[in-house]
Amino acid sequence: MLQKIRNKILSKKAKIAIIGLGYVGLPLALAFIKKGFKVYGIDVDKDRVKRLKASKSYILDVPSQDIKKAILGGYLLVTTDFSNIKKSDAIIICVPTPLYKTKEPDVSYIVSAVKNIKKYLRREQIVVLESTTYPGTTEEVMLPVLESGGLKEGRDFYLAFSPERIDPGNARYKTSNTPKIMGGISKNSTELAKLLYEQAIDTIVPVSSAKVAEMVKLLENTFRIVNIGLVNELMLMCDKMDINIWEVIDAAKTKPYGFMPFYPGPGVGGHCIPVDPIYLSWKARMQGFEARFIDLASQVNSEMPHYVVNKVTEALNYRKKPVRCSKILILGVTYKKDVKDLRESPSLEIIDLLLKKGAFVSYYDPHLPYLKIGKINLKGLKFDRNAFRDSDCVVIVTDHSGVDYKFVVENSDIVVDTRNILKGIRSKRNIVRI
Ligand code: SAJ
Repeated sequence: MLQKIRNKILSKKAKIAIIGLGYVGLPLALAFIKKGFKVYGIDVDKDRVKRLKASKSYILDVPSQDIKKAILGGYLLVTTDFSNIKKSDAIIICVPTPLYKTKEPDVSYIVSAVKNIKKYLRREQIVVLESTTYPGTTEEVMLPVLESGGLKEGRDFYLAFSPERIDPGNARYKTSNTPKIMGGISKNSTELAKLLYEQAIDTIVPVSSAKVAEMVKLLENTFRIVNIGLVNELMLMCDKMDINIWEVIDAAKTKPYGFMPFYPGPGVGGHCIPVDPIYLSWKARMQGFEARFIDLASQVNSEMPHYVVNKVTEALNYRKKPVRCSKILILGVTYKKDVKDLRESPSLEIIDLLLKKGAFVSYYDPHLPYLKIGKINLKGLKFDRNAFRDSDCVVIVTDHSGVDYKFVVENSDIVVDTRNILKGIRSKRNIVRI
């Protein structure tokens, strides 16, 4: 059987089902299609399926033209119908893994996908989970469901974990040239899944188990949240000592080895960094272990929006203006520069805190014309003189490219800069830096 599957893969006859056509699944589908594989793109979101069928991309790194070519060429079939799994030789799961409000892992999307796979699972199929999750998910959550019909992993079907490493908008590292970790439940699974992925991705890094592969991804993102927390705490320290943290970091990064710069900011957003490490600390707690670094970093980072609002309050006070009834313009609201994504963006908390203090809040973001926060709908302002002159305080929360920051400083009474994007502008009395 192993040889049969190997031949299907090597001859590109293996059909691939990808469940979840988001920023991970869609580029992965196209990476396989580019190498001549036929892909069933399966998503529960009817609107997404409709848009893809109309060759309309909603993913930054996927041109609509590529979708059109894939569909017209018969390489991509987009559907909400999971029964296509029956016809597939490989099934790859790229679904979200968010947190519940209780800050506990929400693996319901994985469970729903694996239950759908189970309905159609047959012999000689490879199943790979890509969604970032806690160590043990593949073995403890997926394996029992897939084996519940009597098929045996490693003999009848193959199961592995391969963490996604997509960095939306990254011009240099794409799906095909970013090394990919691969860890199977059984040795055969690692080997077969590696052979499959090697057809579309330059470098596959096999590891000894699915758990190791799950942990690799969590180390990568825990490394980031802890270092961002560290530099945020150093910023708070330097603020007390009247030291310019940005100058300190720029000087420290001249060290050619053993140092990697991270930067303070208004908080940590996105659906990876503030979420993935919590999956790890939750699992550790289940095993009776306190992941203190993760919990402390999360706590420091979650204090940053409050720190920014304090800076705004101090700046207004200095001009004898209360926050209440002040007009405050938030410049840049998405979670990081030059991306459209609003998930977990610190700007949402900053806006909420300012509204609660009675401020009149508006925003400008070149990537986001409208902003909905709970019951509040904010319409993005136009980037013009009046927008800034009418504001009592402008807060730069996300430092998108292509914004004329000099114009902002020249036309604003106060500018609070949380990203040091104004470093090149001769320091003026109206600039407050974190
Ligand atoms: N942030 C800081 N200071 C920093 C770096 C980031 O405050 O020094 C903030 C950002 O503004 C943002 C949040 O942290 O709000 C997360 O930023 P990020 O640069 O880590 O970007 P993400 O969330 O897009 O992380 C993704 C991750 N990719 C995957 O999980 C596959 C991460 O592993 C990548 O390292 C990161 O992209 C990247 O390097 O672009």
